[in-house]
Amino acid sequence: LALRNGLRQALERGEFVLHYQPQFSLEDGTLVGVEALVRWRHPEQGMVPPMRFIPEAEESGLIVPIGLWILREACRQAAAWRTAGLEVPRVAVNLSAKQFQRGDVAADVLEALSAAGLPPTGLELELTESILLRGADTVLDTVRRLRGLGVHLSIDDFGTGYSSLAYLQHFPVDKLKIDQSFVRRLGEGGDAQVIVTTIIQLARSLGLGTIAEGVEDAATAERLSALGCLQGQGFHFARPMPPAELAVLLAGRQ
Ligand code: G
Ligand code: G
Ligand code: MN
Ligand code: NA
Repeated sequence: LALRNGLRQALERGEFVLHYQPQFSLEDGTLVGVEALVRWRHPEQGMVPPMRFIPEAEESGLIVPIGLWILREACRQAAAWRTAGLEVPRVAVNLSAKQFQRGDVAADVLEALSAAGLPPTGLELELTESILLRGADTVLDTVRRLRGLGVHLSIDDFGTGYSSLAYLQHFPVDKLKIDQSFVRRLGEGGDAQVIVTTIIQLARSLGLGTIAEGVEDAATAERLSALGCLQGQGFHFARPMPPAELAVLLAGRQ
């Protein structure tokens, strides 16, 4: 309950901040986008990572207003980078299943885009398999509407949720994010390599993009590239960082 009240206050007091982790093409090294990752700048505890508060935010339903703030802030920041002449092709925002159950995600997205003046193609939404697996008509409807606007859609932590792939036939998504648990064990060969290879082939057959998360060294980046994975994200390339740091990184690349 203390955490719940703390989260409510944090939202009122503006204590949430977004960090951004760059995503790169494994083919030519260009920046393809950034993922927005929320942190709680706690007045006494310092930066609190999402693992410590997202589960409670989801359980309490506070993820709906917090998620709306995240969406608006990410769109605002993306538009600000464009205005400043910095090339960030796309900003990816994580969505929780609760936001689909309790909120009107499509309306929120439209509002956030128009308030920021960001074109829909500048936004990507990271959905989880649990959102899509439920397969409710309203979810399908929302996903189709968003895709129709030109918002990009990816499936986060792909391969960890459920074994059913049926939803891939119905949901018009753009990209699979290969979960870091597989990526981290890629060097060992064995099962992880089989799974990563299979996901890349599945994506290619379905005409979807691929991004590997949790790429921590050059050898893994090279293996992924050799297997045909298109994009990478991870500490090897860059950690999640505050927007001012990202601006410095971008200015250095241009
Ligand atoms: O940022 P970190 O590196 O610690 O993220 C840990 C977890 O928290 C990940 O599973 C990530 O998807 C989740 N997370 C981070 N930011 C957000 C967010 O803005 N919204 C939601 N729903 N989850 C987030
Ligand atoms: O579940 P989701 O993919 O949204 O969460 C991304 C999480 O992965 C964040 O907590 C982010 O800080 C973390 N992360 C990003 N790159 C790496 C990496 O190379 N190694 C590890 N261990 N974690 C990473
Ligand atoms: Mn994610
Ligand atoms: Na993930």
